[in-house]
Amino acid sequence: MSRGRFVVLEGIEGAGKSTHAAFLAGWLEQRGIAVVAAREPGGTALGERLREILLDPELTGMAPLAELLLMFAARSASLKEVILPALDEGSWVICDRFVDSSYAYQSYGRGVSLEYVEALEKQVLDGLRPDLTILLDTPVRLGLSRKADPQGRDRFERESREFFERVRAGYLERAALGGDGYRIVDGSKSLEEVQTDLTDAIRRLAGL
Ligand code: Z5A
Repeated sequence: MSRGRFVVLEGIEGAGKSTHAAFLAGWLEQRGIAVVAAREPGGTALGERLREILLDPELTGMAPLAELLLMFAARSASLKEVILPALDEGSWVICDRFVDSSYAYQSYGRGVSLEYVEALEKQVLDGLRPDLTILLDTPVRLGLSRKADPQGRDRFERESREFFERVRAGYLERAALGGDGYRIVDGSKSLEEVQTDLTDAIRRLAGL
């Protein structure tokens, strides 16, 4: 049995990752391809507990390194329990955020050194790379406007516009350096247009 493909959706808040991850999973399943959905932080018992901590708006002033290490703890669990077993059994994995979120948010957003994230990536991922990372690039104002309820904002959603501008710039820099492993899709287009761009990218990867 051949190994499955690993596809990651990245982008700022409100870029459409969750919406389009669900769409892509359905689209692949309709074509007879087995799909496992993953998300970060989360997707395992440990990951979901860590997610609650990481998003808790009462935990103000969390040290950026603590935040980074918790993200990688959740990622390690997701790799062991969800991602690697699924790929090994030949399923595709559609993952809502992965290691580029740590570069974008903790390094570009919070100022943790890129070398520190690289060192963790090396240890925890042990050479695993997504077959394709799709960056849903979206203007910050538009992304934030898609999250309607200011009362229900989590710890990240309370960050400033400037923070999200740094995160967006970080993603774009990673994608520019990443070559063939990345595809930038304009997340400000209509849902239908974004889905056409996504399926174009996936068709190529699947050889469909
Ligand atoms: N984080 C981190 O710092 N470091 C890490 O390593 C990792 C994560 C892994 C939780 O992630 C937080 O963790 C995240 C970064 C941090 N915080 N932030 N920001 P999350 O993925 O759970 O949180 P999120 O990015 O805030 O998810 P989100 O707001 O749900 O965004 P989304 O999934 O990209 O958007 P969506 O839910 O698919 O869409 C939002 C709405 O917009 C929805 O009503 C859609 O129907 C609508 N939408 C989406 N696309 C379109 C288009 N094209 N047209 C019209 N309407 C659209």
